[in-house]
Amino acid sequence: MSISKWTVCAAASVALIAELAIAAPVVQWNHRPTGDGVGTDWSSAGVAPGDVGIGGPSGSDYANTSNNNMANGATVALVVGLVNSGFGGFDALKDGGIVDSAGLNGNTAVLTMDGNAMARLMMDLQQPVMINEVRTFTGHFWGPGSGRVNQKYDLYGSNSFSGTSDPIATNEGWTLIANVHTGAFVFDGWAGVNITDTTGTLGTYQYLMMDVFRAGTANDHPFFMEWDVLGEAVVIPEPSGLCLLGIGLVGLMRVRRSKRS
Ligand SMILES: [Ca+2]
Ligand SMILES: [Ca+2]
Repeated sequence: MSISKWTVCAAASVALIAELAIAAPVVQWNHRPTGDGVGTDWSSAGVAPGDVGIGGPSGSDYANTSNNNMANGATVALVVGLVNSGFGGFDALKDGGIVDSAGLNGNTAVLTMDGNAMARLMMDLQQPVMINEVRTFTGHFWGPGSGRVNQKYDLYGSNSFSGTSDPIATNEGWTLIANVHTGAFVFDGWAGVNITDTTGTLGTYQYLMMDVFRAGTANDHPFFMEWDVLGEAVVIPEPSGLCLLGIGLVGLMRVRRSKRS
C-alpha cells in the first residue's frame, strides 16, 4: 500500500473516531394510562417516574409494513427465548399502532420470560438504513395493574450478521446502540421508548437486535405492540473503495501540480 493510501485511510479513520467519541444515545420514555385510549398523545409527560413527552407509534417509519420506501419489507424474528403463541405474531410490531384490551390478543407480541434470563428479537431491514430514531411500545391491561408494560432491553446494530446471532462476538459486527430500562412501575396502560443520539443518527445498520430482560416486577413478560425505525436507506461505500477514491483524488492533484510546474 502506498503512503498516500495510508494517509487517506488514516484521515478517514481519525474523522470517524472523532465522531464516535461524541456520540451518545438519548433514551426517553413515557407511560400512558388506559384512560388515554389507543390514539393517545405521547407529547406530554405521563404517570411514571422519569416520564417525558416522546414521539408516538409511527405508521410511516422505515420498518412499518405500509412504508412504500421499503425494498422488500422488514422482518422480525425471535432468535433466543419464547414467544407466547396465544397472542399476535411479529407483524403486530410493524402495523403502525398500539391496541387496547379488545385488540390485545391478535395485535401484541408477548415474550414469555418464565425460566428465561432473556429473549432476543432481531429485525432485518433488508438493506443498510441510516437510523435517526428507534421507538418501542408495550401495553397491558390487568385490572389492578401490572409491570408488563415496562421495557428493559439492550439494542444492538450490525451490517454483517451471519447467523450466529451473538452481539458479543466481534466477528458479527454487532455494536451496542443503547441500554433501555423504563423502571418497574406497576400500572395498566402503555409504555413508549424513544432512542435518539446526540449526533442526530444512531448509525447505519441493516440488522437491529433487542436483548430483552425482565424489567423487575412479578410476571413481567413484556407485551410489545410496535417497533419503529425512523431513517432512510443508504448505500455504504466499501472501505477499500473510499481509500481508492482518496488515492485517485491525490493522484489527480499531483497531475495538476506537475502540469503547472
Ligand atoms: Ca411503525
Ligand atoms: Ca402495532
